[in-house]
Order: sequence, then C-alpha cells, then structure tokens
Amino acid sequence: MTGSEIFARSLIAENVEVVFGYPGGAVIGVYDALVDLSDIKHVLVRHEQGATHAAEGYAKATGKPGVVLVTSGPGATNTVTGIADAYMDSIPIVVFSGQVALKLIGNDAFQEADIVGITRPITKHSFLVRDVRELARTIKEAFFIATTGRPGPVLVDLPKDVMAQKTTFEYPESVELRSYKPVVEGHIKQIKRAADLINGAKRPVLYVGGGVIQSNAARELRELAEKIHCPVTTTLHGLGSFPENNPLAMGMLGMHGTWYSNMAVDYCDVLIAVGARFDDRVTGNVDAFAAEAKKIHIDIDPSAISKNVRVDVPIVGDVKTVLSALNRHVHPLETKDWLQTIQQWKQEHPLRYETGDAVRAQYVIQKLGEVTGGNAIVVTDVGQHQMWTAQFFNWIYPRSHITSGGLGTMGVSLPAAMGVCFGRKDLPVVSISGDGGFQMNSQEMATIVENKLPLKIFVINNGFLGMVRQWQELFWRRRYSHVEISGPDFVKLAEAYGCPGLRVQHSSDVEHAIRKALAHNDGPMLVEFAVAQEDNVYPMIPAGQTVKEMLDVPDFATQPTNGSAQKVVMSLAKG
Ligand SMILES: Cc1ncc(C[n+]2csc(CCOP(=O)(O)OP(=O)(O)O)c2C)c(N)n1
Ligand SMILES: [Mg+2]
Repeated sequence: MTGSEIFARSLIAENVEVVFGYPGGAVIGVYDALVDLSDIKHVLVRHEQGATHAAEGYAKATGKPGVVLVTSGPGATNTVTGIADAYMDSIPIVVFSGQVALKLIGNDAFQEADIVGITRPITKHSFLVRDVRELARTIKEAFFIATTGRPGPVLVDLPKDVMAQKTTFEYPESVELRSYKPVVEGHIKQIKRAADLINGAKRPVLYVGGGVIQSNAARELRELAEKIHCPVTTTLHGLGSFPENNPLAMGMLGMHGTWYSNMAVDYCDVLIAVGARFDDRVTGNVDAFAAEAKKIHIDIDPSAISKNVRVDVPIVGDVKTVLSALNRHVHPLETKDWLQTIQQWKQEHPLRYETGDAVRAQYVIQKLGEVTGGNAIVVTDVGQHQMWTAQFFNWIYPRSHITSGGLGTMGVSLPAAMGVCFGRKDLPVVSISGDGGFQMNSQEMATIVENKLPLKIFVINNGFLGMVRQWQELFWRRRYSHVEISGPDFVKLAEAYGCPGLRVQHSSDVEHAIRKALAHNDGPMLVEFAVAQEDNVYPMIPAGQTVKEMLDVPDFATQPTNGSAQKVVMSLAKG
C-alpha cells in the first residue's frame, strides 16, 4: 500500500468517524485515498483554524480524539491557534499536516513551513514521518499520546514523497513508549495522608476542574462531596462536573466566580483540588489564595503539581481512580455551621443583574438554562458573554459546557460547536458568541449549512469588544480605545448562507426566540440578541488581586445586600 492508503486504513483502525480538513498540493495523494473511504466522513471546513476548533469541540463533547487533515505551509500554519488552544485546555486532537518532499525540506520550497518546529512548544508531541515503514506505528503512537495521561494535541507531519512510497500495511496492536508512562493509580500512602487531612477538616472546600470531566469522574466526585458534606466550587472547565442544583454547589470560582465561592476558598481550612491546575484566573494573587488552608492536589499530570501554588499532599493519578480510592478512606464530617455560613453568603451576595425592557445577556443565558433544563451542549466564545454563560446557565451535566479557557481564543465557538454536532446528535447544540468573536470564524456558517447541522447560533451583540471595554471602563478611566466594533447585519449574513435568522431587541421576546431556535431542527438557525451595550460582568477580582479586592455586583439592586455578610465573615474564626 502507499503511505496515503496506509493513512486511511490506520484511521479506520483507530475508529475515526470524522476528519475535519482542507486539501492542497502536499496532501493531494492523501485526499485521493479518501475518495473510496466510506467509513470515515470528511468535513470540508472553510478555514483550517475552523478544522482544529471543530476537532476540539468534537473531542470535548464525545471524549474521543478529534482529527484534522491539512496541507503544508499555510494550511499547517492556519491550525496553530487551534493546536495551542487544545494544548492549554488538554484536549486530545491529532493533526495531520502535509509537508514538502523530504529532499526539499529546508530549501524554502513552495508551501514549506517547519510546522514541527512551530508547534513543538504547543503540542504534547510532534512527529515528522521520514519513512513509510514508520507511518502506521507513528499514527498509533500519535493517538495513544493524545488520549492518555493528560490529553493534548499531537501533530504528524507527512512529507509528500513518503506518502507515495509503498510498504505492507500492518497496524500495531499496542504501544510501548519507554519515556512516556502516565500514572493512573494514585499512591496509597498519599491517598491516606489526604484522607487524614480531610477527616480533620472543619471548613473543607472541593475545588474542581476539567480533569473530573475528562476522566468521567462526576459520580465519584459527588460521592465524596456528599459523604463528607463538603461545598464544591468548579473552575470554568469544571462546570457540569457537579450539578449546580445540589445544595453543596457554589458555582464557579475565580476572577468572575461567585462571591460566596471565592469567600469559601478564602476561609477554608482544607482545600481539595481535583483535576484543576491553579490557573491565575482562579487564584488571582497566588500568595493569598486559600492562604490558611492545607492543600490536597489530585492531578494526572505530575508537572501540574506545585507549579503555581505549593500543595501539602499531591496525588498523581487518574482522577476517577484516585477519588474512588479516597472515598473508601474518608469519614462523614460535621460541617453544618460551615454550610450555614455559605448559605447565608449565597442569600446575601447572589449573582444578579438589572432587569427591564433592554435585553440582558444574563437573562438570555438564564432562560436558555431554564428552557433546556441543562439538557444542551453549550459552546461559548471568549468575552463577557462567556462569563455570563458560565455564571447563569445552571450547569448540571458533564460535557455540557465547552469553551476556550486556557488560551481564551476568540472565534472558537462557531467551529467548535460545529464539531460537537458531528459527534453528538442526542442533545441540542448551542453556539454562543459575541459580536466580535463571531466575526472571527463566521466562514464556517457555510460548512454548517452544507452539512444541515441543527446548530442554534446565538450572537450576543453589544456593539463592543465587551470584555476589553469593561477593563478600560474599570481600570483605564473609561478611555475607550478601539473597542467599539461594527459588524454585518447578522440576520442577513445568516440568510446569505441559507440559514434562517432572527433578531431580538426586547426582553419580552427572548424566551419565544429561544424556544423557536430549539424547535428548529432542519439545519441551523441564528438568533442575534441586541443586548445592553455597556453592561459589566460581576463579581470581579481584578487580575492578580485577592478576595479583599473583589468587586461585588453593584447595588442597582434587584435584591439589595444589607452588609450583614461582612459581619459573618468577621465572626468566623480563621485558622
Ligand atoms: C483571538 C483573540 N484576540 C483578542 C482577544 C482579546 N479579547 C478578549 S475578550 C475580547 C472581546 C470579545 O468581544 P466579543 O466577541 O464581542 O464578546 P463580548 O465580550 O462583547 O461578550 C477580546 C478582544 C482574544 N481573547 N482572542
Ligand atoms: Mg461584543
């Protein structure tokens, strides 16, 4: 078989269902091998960045690796943002890039780019295949590395001549890599030490990240929280790992987390970090983050341990495996007073927003959460609408929330949501973008329409690069610098692609529009929500600061606070 045929057969052996790609000269032979390949669907995106984000969305929603195929040079460099995004958020994708023939590498040949070099710092591993006899094994290793341990992107560069060479096809059954052996089981001694700390806690907090979702450990997490009566806060990527309708749930923590979750972390005596990495958007000033607490950190990646915050008991291992072991060693705790304090904080400092005729993004999200009951896969872009979605949806199910957390990539939502649609037909898929981010990858409307994907596309239009405008308002004396942004008529744009569109300008029309979009399953539907232009996301802990500097929701006050929470804080003995 030729290298191209081996490539196709290897993907079948990996049970790949869908490839997001874009052809070109260096992969023309590989594309030829796809012609007769009926088992695998190839989706022709409209920009290679869209392919990588689609693969990310597919991977996050299904738990299976996403696959990308692009040509050399510009095709390959267009994937860079998506690869970096997958690296930061630990998403398993495998990117196959065409490359010029081996003997031309280094010659500034037409459409040559050193994509292995370019992506080395943003991939878990990258390969240049130099001999067709290595191809099948390399593909096997690429999928193995992408999906095991802490997942991440792997790139395989395919020189044109190698793909034309022939050899016999044999797909390896297993992989043995001497320098790569992810630990699954946590060390029992460490697990017992963690259990001892937990068993002595008075004010424990579970701080939970995307690792719980990646390792399918929501059940084990819930068992632990309910057994020890421990309040739970999640990171942006942890949303959905613990149901927010559970009384122990405190919602998201960090820069735009709930007032009470940040307070609880500040006052806790034992912090149990599970599949989370102490990102600076969570910790603010690391020295003051849960400063008085003993810290336990469960993570599959040994390099994440004590990277940002020094911890007392690290446990390296798969979250699900470690939690099931830990659950056998912990006892029920007496945390009634602690939970009561948090309950009072919740009542006195709820998430809230102004109401009126003007459409509020928060209201749109809250209604979407209510109408779907959390039974939807919501893919956001980056900005204010992203934070409001995190705050107001009421997350219940794992893998229902997809967003770019680590890299914070505008333009991710539309293509990522498109990728989700190829992997998940069981739930409605909703893409939520700002008016800025939507314009960064709107070309994928064509792919979405062509494939008749029943995607609900919400554009939260505030006429601004809202999140940057908010920072300029709060921290740069409202000197707006290039944050006002115009756009096309989004409804007409949708229609030009052959997608029906709606515009919502009054609060009273929001629910009807959401229901209409959810009922429309004959291809996509776009809804533009013309929202209040200068609204802000609160609470907010300014970058690098502490809970003491937290800005609560201002007192336009649908539910005024009375200051008594402050007294509760003061009366709580620390340490
Ligand atoms: C690719 C990229 N460029 C720039 C930024 C910086 N940035 C973060 S949020 C934001 C504004 C987003 O505006 P919009 O998409 O309209 O969303 P909004 O905040 O208004 O909800 C910008 C420019 C980014 N995150 N990603
Ligand atoms: Mg905007």
